[in-house]
Amino acid sequence: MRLKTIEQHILDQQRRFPGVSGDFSGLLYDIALAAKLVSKEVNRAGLGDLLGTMGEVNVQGEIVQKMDKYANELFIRILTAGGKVCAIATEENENITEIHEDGFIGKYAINMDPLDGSSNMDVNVSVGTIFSLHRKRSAGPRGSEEDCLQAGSKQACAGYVIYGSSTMLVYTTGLGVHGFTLDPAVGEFILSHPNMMMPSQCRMYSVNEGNAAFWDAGTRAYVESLKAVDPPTGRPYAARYIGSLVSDFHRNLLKGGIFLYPADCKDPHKPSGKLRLLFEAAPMAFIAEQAGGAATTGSERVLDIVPAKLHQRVPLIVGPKDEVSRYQAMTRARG
Ligand code: AHM
Ligand code: MG
Repeated sequence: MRLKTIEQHILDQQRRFPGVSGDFSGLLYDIALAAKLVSKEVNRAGLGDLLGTMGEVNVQGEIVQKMDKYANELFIRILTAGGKVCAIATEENENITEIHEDGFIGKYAINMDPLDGSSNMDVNVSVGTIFSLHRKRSAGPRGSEEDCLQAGSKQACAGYVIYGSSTMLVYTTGLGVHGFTLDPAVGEFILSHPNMMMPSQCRMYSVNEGNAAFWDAGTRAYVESLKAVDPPTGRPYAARYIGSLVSDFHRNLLKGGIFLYPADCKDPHKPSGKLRLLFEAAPMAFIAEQAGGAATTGSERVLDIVPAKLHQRVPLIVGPKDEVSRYQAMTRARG
């Protein structure tokens, strides 16, 4: 296979599909550039002064890790300077960052979690960046919250970067899912996983089972059913939970597994689960569907949800189609 960098891949797509503009390619290039810089810092975080907390609490009421702050500011700086976005919403900031009129105002709004799973960093566990692009739809010259608050089905692109034993960028524009591995020697993302498809056979499940007492009866019964011996294989499902969404999702995408962060309905702090619709659930749902999988809240396709607010949380059950349907059937039957 001819070596192809992410830039070449984007340009090829641009040539094949006339609707794909140079703006879009430039924006993906900016995301890849910021990801390379974050990757570099994540890899040497233990050496610098980047591990640990800032002693601040973010809009989610969570303790801000130093790397969260670094990644958040870096992405905003690079995306603002790139001139391809009109609004930036991140998990770290309560409100959107509008692009000022003295700068270039692009035709895309971006929703992102600059460093997901960052509480795992102090113990050297893989973390990730998640992003989602929407076309500007507000009428004014500048971007607004309206541009970020769009249903997942309207995404122009979604992707993630996993900072693992190698750094990978995985994205979709609705034309399949493609994965690129960063070659640190030359600083290029090289196409390593073209046309990724989620195995339809599900052999693993990923969930924080410590929360089981908070789940509804259907979710509890479903997870119990995974531990029973499955006649075709003679084995129960394997439990694999890292507690870092990008890593759990990436493994399941490659190996075939279902991820669940259900509503902790009996926990007053997480009645809709933990994950955020715009920054985590919707982008992962778009990638999963493009890879042949499915994503639901239990009662609704994730991509159909029209967000009411930026930091809205939703339950997320994502994995192979048949397995997600089985979850839905069991939870519908038992409530
Ligand atoms: P974060 O955005 O504050 O990092 O939280 C999201 C992370 C996900 O990566 C992961 O799936 C989930 O939190 C794990 O939560 P829990 O520790 O409750 O199992
Ligand atoms: Mg997150």
